[in-house]
Amino acid sequence: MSKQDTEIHKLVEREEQRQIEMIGLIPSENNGSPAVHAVLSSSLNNKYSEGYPGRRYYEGNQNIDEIENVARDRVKELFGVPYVNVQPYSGSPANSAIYFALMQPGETLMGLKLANGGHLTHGHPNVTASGRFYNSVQYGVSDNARINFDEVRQLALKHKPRVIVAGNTAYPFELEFDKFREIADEVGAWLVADISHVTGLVVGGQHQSPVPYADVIMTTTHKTFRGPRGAMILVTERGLEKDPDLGKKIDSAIIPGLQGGPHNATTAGIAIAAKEAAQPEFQDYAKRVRENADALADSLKANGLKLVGDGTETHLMVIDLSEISPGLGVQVAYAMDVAGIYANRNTVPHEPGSPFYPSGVRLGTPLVTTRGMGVEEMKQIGEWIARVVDIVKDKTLPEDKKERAKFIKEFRAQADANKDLLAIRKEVTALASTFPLFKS
Ligand code: DSN
Repeated sequence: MSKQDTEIHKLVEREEQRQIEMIGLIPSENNGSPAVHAVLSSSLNNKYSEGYPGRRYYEGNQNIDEIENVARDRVKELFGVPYVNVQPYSGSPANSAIYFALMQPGETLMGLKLANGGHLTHGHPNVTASGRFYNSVQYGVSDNARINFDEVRQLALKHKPRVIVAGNTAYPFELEFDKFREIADEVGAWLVADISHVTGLVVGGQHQSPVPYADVIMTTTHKTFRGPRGAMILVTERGLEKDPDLGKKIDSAIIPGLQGGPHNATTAGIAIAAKEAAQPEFQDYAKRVRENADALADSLKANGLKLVGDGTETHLMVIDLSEISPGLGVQVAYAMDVAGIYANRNTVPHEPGSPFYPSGVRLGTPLVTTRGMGVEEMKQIGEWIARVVDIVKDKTLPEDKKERAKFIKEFRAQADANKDLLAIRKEVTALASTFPLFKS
């Protein structure tokens, strides 16, 4: 990287050092291979290519056309689908494009509640485009934290959705696409699988594939898939049988519907990641992500912490702190960061706090696995997290909402200087620094 802009260069170096010295457990974060990183800063970044291969609005796209064709072909082969669009800028615009292609404004969209592990773009009411432009109906989880398929079915029969989304960001269990399919068939809905979080597990044989069940599949490319920041939309055989123009409708929803020029360096990165994901090593990676998730969950539980649904079937889990103190997720996530382990606060089902002051912390193993950490390290990380919770468990959020911002400010200043947290940080740094950002 050029060192001419010293201000930015120093910050980038500092960020890289932070990532090396710390343990990243945000389940949507990962690190792409050196080949993916290299292509992102290539000359592909310079080119405008609105349109699709062979049908561009700009000249000079001979090489870009080939790159996009390679990317599409590799993804089609990897997943076994007949149609793919690799141009979405990221997951949220990709979901918008799917809805734009499949629904008219005011038609009904069903998705998992955000507080139960869904995503904003799955119809979160009032504040999102998906909740405002469509008639959003949200399903949730049962007391065991698993999707309540009786409720999904009842809601579907009552509201006759045009689209049912099966997807997650904080739901720790497998998405049962086969069950969603039965319900979608019963009411004549499109089934859209948002597998952004679990794509790597699907490709790696560690999660049910949505390909036989969904009509349309959306995934981001930078999470368990380990590619560049971007997204892709896949149309299945089933989707094309229902509507032979479905692929064309998705393409038109991306451009001219919602986007302009594709990010060509990202497209090349997707092609590289798809090739990497087709190698036997990637199957091993996905298996280790799952093993590490189980090991981390076991360690957290052995050290006295409660998990939403008591565990995980994927790469992610959510610590449920609601019985210790509602809203404690904010303090624990911050204290973990001081201690060198970064994650994010998250709501839990039946959240007694609020989205801003939730009672959970979400964790995942894609990045630590990419760095080469294994079961032994997960055991240790679980112990560290339990120590952090113990240090801050009495720092209860004030009930008076007006006092909360001041409380958090003071809490943070105390945490920054807390000797016990800083002692853990030393141990974390010593361990984390021995693992490269990308091992295998
Ligand atoms: N922001 C992503 C996540 O953290 O899960 C989803 O878009």
